[in-house]
Amino acid sequence: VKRLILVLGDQLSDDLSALREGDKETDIVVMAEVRSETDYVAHHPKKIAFLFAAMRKHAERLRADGWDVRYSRLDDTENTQSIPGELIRYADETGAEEVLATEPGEFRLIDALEECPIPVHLFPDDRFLCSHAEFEAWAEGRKELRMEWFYREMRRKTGLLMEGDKPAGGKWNYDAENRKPPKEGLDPSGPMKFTPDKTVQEVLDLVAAQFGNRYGSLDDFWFATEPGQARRALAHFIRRSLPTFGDFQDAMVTGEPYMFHALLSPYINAGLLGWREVCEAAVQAYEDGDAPLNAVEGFVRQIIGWREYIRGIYFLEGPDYPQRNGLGHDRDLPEFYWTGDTDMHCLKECVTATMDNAYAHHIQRLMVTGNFALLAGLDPQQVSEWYLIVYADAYEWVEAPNVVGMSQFADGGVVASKPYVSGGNYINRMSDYCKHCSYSVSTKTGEGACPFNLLYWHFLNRHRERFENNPRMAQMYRSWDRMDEGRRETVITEGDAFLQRLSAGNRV
Ligand code: FAD
Ligand code: DLZ
Ligand code: SF4
Repeated sequence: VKRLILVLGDQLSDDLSALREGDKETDIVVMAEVRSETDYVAHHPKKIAFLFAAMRKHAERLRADGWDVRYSRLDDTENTQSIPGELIRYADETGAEEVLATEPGEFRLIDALEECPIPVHLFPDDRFLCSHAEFEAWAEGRKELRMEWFYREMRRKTGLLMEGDKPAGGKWNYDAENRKPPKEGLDPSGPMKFTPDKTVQEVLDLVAAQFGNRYGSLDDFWFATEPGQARRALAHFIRRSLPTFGDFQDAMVTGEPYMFHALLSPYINAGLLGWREVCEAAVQAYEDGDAPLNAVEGFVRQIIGWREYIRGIYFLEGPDYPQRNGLGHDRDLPEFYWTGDTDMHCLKECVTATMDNAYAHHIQRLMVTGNFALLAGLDPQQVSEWYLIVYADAYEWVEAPNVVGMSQFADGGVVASKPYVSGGNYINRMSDYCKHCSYSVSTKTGEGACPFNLLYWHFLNRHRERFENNPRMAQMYRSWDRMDEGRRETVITEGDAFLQRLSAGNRV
């Protein structure tokens, strides 16, 4: 029988399970730009432009490789604007009776395919290192699913940075060396940028016309949109940034949105790069003496450790995971998350960079926008939707465990063993933000006090029952209890007042 092979926007890898199952002689590849995918949340225009341009180029590559490809552009008049709709339309058109697909990275789309009136055969997405079965077997019977133990298994499995059965250099994890604050004179070269070609320009015009009114800037688009470019971006990162990546992984500097980060996540997640080539390039740099072990180990851990672990959690925990709200937080997301219009310089800087670039690096996501959301008790689903919209690398499988789990502790501690919260001191140590802020980071209460300082204690106090017996938090509660009672009352009263202003939509 004639079959359709579905290739989704984040399945742009040359080696894809559904294509491997197909037959170039008889089967037809379907790729579709559709409103159901651009609108399930109001994605940043740069994210849509990146995906559409990469999809169009991938379709051309598949054609050159001998496939018959039906490609729906968003503004084609017959476009039914949903993935199942397009499958049905092309099945009618071609007489195909079945669909082959690689498992989508989201339960919403898996369900939609399962409900499709044409039989859809799903094949595992084996572009990941760890299969669902392997992750389940690892998780089975464990009281705590800590990334570090999972990561060691992946090191052993891949042999990356291994000397026999021992980790290179004698330690599994060199994170302790990766927390240097920024210093004067750092000069990150930033990611490699690509001038839009004809295909990209056509997509930019379409996206400007259809999504130009949305949150996020389309100006200065420079993402890689094909594997060759993504590989050049990888080589550029390895040469220029990897040697310093480890040391300054957590550092933040005003006007430096990329620091020494790879900016490879949009490419890896969409399939333009694979985990293996990325990790092998980094390990090669270590073996050639071009990058230190702390940087290379840190980078490899993000990819075969964190990235795989996060995906494992999403599929292990199931469809209700993104809806969890373990701390019962319900405050609405403040408007400044969309505008950057706040006196808190750290938040202004991270939100503005996000609007401009559809990117922020890990510590900005975790310790600025995420930390504030958690301290202020924002509704984790609104927070999660924001992250899914604003980042070019965001798909639910990776976004939800990072946000609902790691950042907002709304999964009750599956991903994180304690909430990632801090007062202004941490941000001050790791950035130059506080120097440019109208709040004072050294002021704990009263006029001009940094809101992170107030909210930090406010958070600990209101969640005392939940956290005081957590051994990793005992020290914090001891500090709070040692504080003078009058001071504690002031912190609570001023914290309450700040949160009321926030909820009322006043400028903060
Ligand atoms: P680098 O810092 O240079 O890291 C290298 C690579 O490691 C990344 O390209 C990425 O592929 C991988 N990686 C690192 N950490 C993680 C992680 N925690 N989960 C998955 N992969 C990881 N990453 C996404 O890909 N999509 C998301 O939607 C996403 N949302 C996040 C939300 C929050 C609140 C937090 C704290 C983190 C989130 N991350 C997400 C993880 C991480 O911040 C990004 O992968 C990283 O910032 C991407 O930039 P980079 O390529 O410059 O990364
Ligand atoms: C994110 C996205 C967007 C914005 N648009 C499309 C699209 O038009 N067509 C498509 O096939 N895929 C798109 N995607 C990616 C899907 O939403 C993604 O496959 C699911 O979120 C599963 O990871
Ligand atoms: Fe952010 Fe507080 Fe520093 Fe201002 S003083 S930049 S609000 S941490």
